[in-house]
Amino acid sequence: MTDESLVLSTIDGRVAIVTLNRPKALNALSPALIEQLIATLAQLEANDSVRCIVLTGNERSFAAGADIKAMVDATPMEMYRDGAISRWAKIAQCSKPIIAAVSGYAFGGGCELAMMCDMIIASESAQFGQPEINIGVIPGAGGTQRLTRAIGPYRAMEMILTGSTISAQEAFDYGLVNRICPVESYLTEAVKLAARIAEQPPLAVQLAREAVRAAAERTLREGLELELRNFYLLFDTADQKEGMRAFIEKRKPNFTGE
Ligand code: DAK
Repeated sequence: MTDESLVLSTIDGRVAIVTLNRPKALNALSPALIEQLIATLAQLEANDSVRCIVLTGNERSFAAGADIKAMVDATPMEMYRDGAISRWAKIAQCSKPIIAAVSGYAFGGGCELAMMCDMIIASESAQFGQPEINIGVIPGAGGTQRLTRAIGPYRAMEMILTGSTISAQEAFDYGLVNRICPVESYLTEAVKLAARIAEQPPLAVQLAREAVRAAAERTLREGLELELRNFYLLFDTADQKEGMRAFIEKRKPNFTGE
């Protein structure tokens, strides 16, 4: 962990905490920061001892969006060639569950980044928004799709067309966040939640996550087929035998990840 790093990571047991570290720019997501985030996530994916990841910023800002200063003079072809689209897609495709611990601003790409995660724990000061319209563009990393699925078309339309932001309470009421915690404890609560998930049999976690995610992308019939396929697949794991035997023998299961 070095001070110059735009992304820091620590591992606590089976949980990794990844921190966006560009505080002076409110964690604006520059191409370099995104590259470091992808590299960090790739390392954590390759580390078998890590079962769940918490992604956070700081109290004032989770991330205030993609770096406007890096985009202002770009041409469409520069934006396209830059590879930003595939970089962002890599984050969304991380194979381990990610919990966003959000305090302060989650705007534009910051809100999109939080929504790429599997769960969102918000501090009381969290604010969410897709304010791209205010600077002459529209969301480009999934905001029009994920926000609409999360909070419904009417609320999403209002936010995206006006650039207005919502408070943590509104985000909770609309179903965008799992829970709201005091600023002092939102990160600890996210880590506790991650630790609970990290105790579960990892293959079941992975296949359940894949099936839940499919609900946003596939038809009901396709989603049900995937769910059933994943359900059957788990009968090929030692953790399924262990989990069911432990229940019958009235003891705590010892999951090995096999
Ligand atoms: N980019 C660059 N710098 C930023 C920034 C951003 N998004 N947000 C804040 N900063 C910088 C400010 O310029 C300022 O820097 P200095 O002037 O000190 O050098 C510093 O952070 C502190 O910001 P403020 O002085 O503005 O702080 P305030 O507390 O007054 O205001 C604020 C905080 C969050 C309300 C304000 O900074 C703000 O409105 N920021 C911009 C929010 C925004 O518009 N976000 C959306 C950006 S567009 C894509 C992938 C992603 C995207 C698009 C495409 N592809 C895959 C194709 C995403 C696009 C976006 O996110």
